Amino acid sequence: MTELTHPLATVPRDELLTRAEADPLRPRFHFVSPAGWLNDPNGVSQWNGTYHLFYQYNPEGAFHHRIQWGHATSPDLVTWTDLPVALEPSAGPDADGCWSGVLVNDGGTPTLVYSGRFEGKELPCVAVGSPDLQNWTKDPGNPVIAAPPAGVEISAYRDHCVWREGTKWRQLVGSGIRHRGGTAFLYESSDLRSWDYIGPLCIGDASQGDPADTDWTGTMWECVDLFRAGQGSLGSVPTDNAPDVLVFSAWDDGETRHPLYWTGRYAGDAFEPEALHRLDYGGRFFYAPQSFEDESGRRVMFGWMQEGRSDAAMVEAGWSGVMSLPRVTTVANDGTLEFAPVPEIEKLRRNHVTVPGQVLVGAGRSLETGVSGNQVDLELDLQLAPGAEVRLGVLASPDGVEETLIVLSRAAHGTPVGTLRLDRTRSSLDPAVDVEDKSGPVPMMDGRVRLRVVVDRSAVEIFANGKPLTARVYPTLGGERVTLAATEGSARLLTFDAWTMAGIFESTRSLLPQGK
Ligand code: DQQ
Repeated sequence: MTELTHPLATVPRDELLTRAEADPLRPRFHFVSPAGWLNDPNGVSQWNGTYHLFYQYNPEGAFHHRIQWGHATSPDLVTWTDLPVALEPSAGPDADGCWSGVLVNDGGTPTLVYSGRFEGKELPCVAVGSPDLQNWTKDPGNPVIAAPPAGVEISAYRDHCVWREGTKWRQLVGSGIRHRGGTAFLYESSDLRSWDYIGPLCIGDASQGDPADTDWTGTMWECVDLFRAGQGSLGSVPTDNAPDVLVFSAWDDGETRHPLYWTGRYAGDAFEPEALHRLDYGGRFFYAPQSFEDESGRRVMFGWMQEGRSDAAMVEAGWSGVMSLPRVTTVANDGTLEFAPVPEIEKLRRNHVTVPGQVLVGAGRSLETGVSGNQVDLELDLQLAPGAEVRLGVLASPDGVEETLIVLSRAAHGTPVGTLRLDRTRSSLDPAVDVEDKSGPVPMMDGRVRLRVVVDRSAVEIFANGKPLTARVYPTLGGERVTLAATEGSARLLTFDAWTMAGIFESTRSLLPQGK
């Protein structure tokens, strides 16, 4: 590793691990880097039965700099083994960072396509792996695409989606066309090394809507991910009504905004968008998602759960960034995506508490659930009467001063759509942390809601009838109470199951893991 050079590298390297491990806010059953900085999931895949998770990593400290590819494997998407860093910057086109990319199987050869960063710009690079995916050799021809398309004024150009179509490879590179909007440039190749530019797959319109909107498509698209949600492979004639999906992370002038997806149809050299959707109501707290199809045919997605505390607080903590739990991604009847943590996660469930079914009446007192913990998995079945609002509180301190509220509400009249909201205004006494409200619509037929809430210290993942809301919280009082109340109207609690969750890491991780 290079010497400490960055002004933010104020925590000695040998203190990073101890600081990170001592932080009570650090998740225990989500994947986190050994210490230092983690951002995007990369090269997510299953290879000969083993799951691989690569990630944007800076082992020098908890700040984004000189990014490498961390690497971990798992037999089950639950427990992870750290492996040596897969890609590290070296003299040449990735001298300043190995930014995001994907893993593909090139006739049996594991191959990474990633963005090499050099002199403030990124260009596509390739590396091939040993059969165990632990040793990577960069292609001498890097960058494999020498420059962005000529004659287009772009804002940025990076991140990759690569797939096999017929006898050719196809690749998307995320970008933005100035004065127009985000885009993904389409290329084709027969060998992953020599690429022909085809054109923009589709172009967003940054002038549509208000830049403050939670579905504004941004001026640049990061981490584009194109897949067929139904049967068949990309580009083949569809045999069902399931859409093709183009996921992207809307970016604007250095600001990571939120993940969105278009549903539509990819055919020929274009993607015809039909509808735009928010991918996660937590916005930037589930950023840069990447998905893959595993050997059982499931589409599994990971996202980067950014921090909501200050840069200085992250540096001091010695670590930054959480990988979401892997999510099974399916298509709902209305053609939108639905998400749920992979069922394998249930292996971590320990103490089980059941709260009896009952009627909750508005403005009443909170129910004493008897559930408590800062590592919990909660499953509730609720039925809200028209006009009802139900609040589930987690990480509540004994006196209730700190509490994170998950609020479900149903409109008083007619519509089968309700709202999921995360109210973090009392999550933390720390005035510096992000407490912005997050919310979004939830289909709610007859007021029925299946609510899943996974709390892992500062990481919270919520799924209401399959619609996710992911965020970070920073309680200071160590609260573990779980509360439930109807605050408007009435609701029936049909079932409520809660489990504490075991941790997945031993205390002996290394900043720079050695091979097995
Ligand atoms: N992070 C990576 C980029 C990507 C961005 C760099 C998204 O490749 O565009 O660490 O978070």
